[in-house]
Amino acid sequence: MDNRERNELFETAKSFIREAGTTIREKIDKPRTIETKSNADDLVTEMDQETERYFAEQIKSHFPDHRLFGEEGFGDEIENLKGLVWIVDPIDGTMNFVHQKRNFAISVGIYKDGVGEIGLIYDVMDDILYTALRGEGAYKDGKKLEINSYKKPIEQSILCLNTTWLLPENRHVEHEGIHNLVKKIRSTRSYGSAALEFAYVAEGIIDGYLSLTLMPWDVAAGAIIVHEAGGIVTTAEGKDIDMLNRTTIMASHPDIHKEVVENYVELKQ
Ligand code: 2AM
Ligand code: CA
Repeated sequence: MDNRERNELFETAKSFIREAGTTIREKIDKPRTIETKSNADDLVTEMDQETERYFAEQIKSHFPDHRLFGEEGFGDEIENLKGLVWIVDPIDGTMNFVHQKRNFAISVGIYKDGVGEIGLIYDVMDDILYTALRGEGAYKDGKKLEINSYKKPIEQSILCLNTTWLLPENRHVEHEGIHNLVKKIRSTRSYGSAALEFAYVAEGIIDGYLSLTLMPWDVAAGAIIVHEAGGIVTTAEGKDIDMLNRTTIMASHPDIHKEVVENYVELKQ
């Protein structure tokens, strides 16, 4: 894929994501069927499915040799990332979509042979598009995002994390460690959409995002956007991300990444 082809793909992907978002906005107040997946709090609606089906149809008709790796199963059976693969979450933050009718996003990462080339996160209700092309920086509605242009001491950092991990019964964390981390930083936030949490790290309004369980479609676009904004994206253990399987995530401003990872690794021992 040369630069011209990549730019064309970028423009087309942007048009798909905006079109999908417009449809969701138009239908936001219609009554909807809410089903559950893995547990009673894991929600899916017909809008998640309709939106992914739209991407599946568009990709098939415009780019028949590309593959789709999507949350709702309208894409391909993906066992490797050979060739061009669109990794799509049609609605990231479905619980927010259902309860709040805001604070959800469409997330599209386009990977070539496993390398992230294009990242798009569309905050649907606010009509804000975060974009990145590998090697060309990250942007919010065309404005360049550069979090590595300023310093960020850990004591002045706000970290996104899912506050249910602080519950005593949560088996993912050692509580002393996570409590120490939370005391060290300035504060925590939890927005309920991984894609938006990555976007906010890239924007610098949040300094880090620590998650202990995410799927590739939650991560694919955000990892490219945070990296291109000057941040660091690894697993919570500081390792490279496996874009085919469930993963932990630590995405942050470069100044705080090492310390949070060290803290997390300590917790696990
Ligand atoms: P979703 O809305 O697409 O399901 C909420 O903290 C974030 O975690 C959302 O981005 C949500 O994505 C994601 N999420 C919810 N349940 C999950 C699960 N069982 N595994 C991985 N990610 C999940
Ligand atoms: Ca989803």
